[in-house]
Amino acid sequence: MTNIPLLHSAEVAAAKTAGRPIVALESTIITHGMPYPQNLEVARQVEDDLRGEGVTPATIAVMNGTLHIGLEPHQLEALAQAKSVAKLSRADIAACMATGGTGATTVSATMIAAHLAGISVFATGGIGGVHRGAESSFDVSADLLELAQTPVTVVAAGAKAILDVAKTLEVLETQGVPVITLGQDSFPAFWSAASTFKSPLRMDNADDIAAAHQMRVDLGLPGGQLVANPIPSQDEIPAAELAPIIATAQADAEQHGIKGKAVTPYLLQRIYELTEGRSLTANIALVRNNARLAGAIAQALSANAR
Ligand code: PSU
Ligand code: MN
Repeated sequence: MTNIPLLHSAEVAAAKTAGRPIVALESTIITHGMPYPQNLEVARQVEDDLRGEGVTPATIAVMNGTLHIGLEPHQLEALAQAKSVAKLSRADIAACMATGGTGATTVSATMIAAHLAGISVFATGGIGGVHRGAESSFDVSADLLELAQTPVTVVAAGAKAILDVAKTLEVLETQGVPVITLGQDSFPAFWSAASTFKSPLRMDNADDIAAAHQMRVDLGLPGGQLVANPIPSQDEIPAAELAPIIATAQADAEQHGIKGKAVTPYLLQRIYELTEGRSLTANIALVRNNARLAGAIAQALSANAR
């Protein structure tokens, strides 16, 4: 590891030394997923939620070429306000670090960093997936292929309805990624607790999810698990209500020629405008809910390691 410019925050370093549970958090949700200042408030809130459970948060980002495992409060603040920060996936994290750049990590890059730092559990909002129209655009998120090769359990609220959920589930199955929904049979749809799709797997508690993670490690299987955690019902936006809004956002993206990496942030922003901020309120609730579950999984894993 000597050649890797990598820095742990003080609290992450202390937690590692003491063998306390740690949960990784991504930073693209801060820079590209939510507007300032709510992004900073949410990032702090999620970190505090984890601390309240006795779990150490490790928000991951690249700053001036250094891979940070855990951000100090002033770094989090700077990142939340930074303009034109790169959005890093597996494809560009090394180039960013090698050239002294600054970038926020998506799910794929955060998984790579978490694994490098020995962190097994990661909480986010939603993962990237197969976009609608992928049969012509080929827009399939690197997140799906990362789940197939990096042994980190990722807690998300399912796949956003801006994606082609059926194709996303197919790719995950092909890639050998376990998709485990907590406490219900339906695969959740991010802002909505249920979708019309059945979850490939279902578990009802964090201990079972931790045991499944450990079993994959013991079997020598590469790759992680996707844990789909439904948004609490009081916070959801029903799928029927969202459908026309998503269709409008998608049409707008097409009309403006939005492509590649810009697609997901554009759609999130447009849906935020079209729902007059309700999508953000739901997003905040589900991220906090995911952090709670990730904390419980990390605790179960570290209890079993003792
Ligand atoms: N979904 C959200 N908010 C986000 C993202 C997804 O609700 O901020 C971010 C995550 O960082 C995810 C990335 O890894 O978008 C996927 O981008 P793409 O679709 O370009 O692969
Ligand atoms: Mn994409």
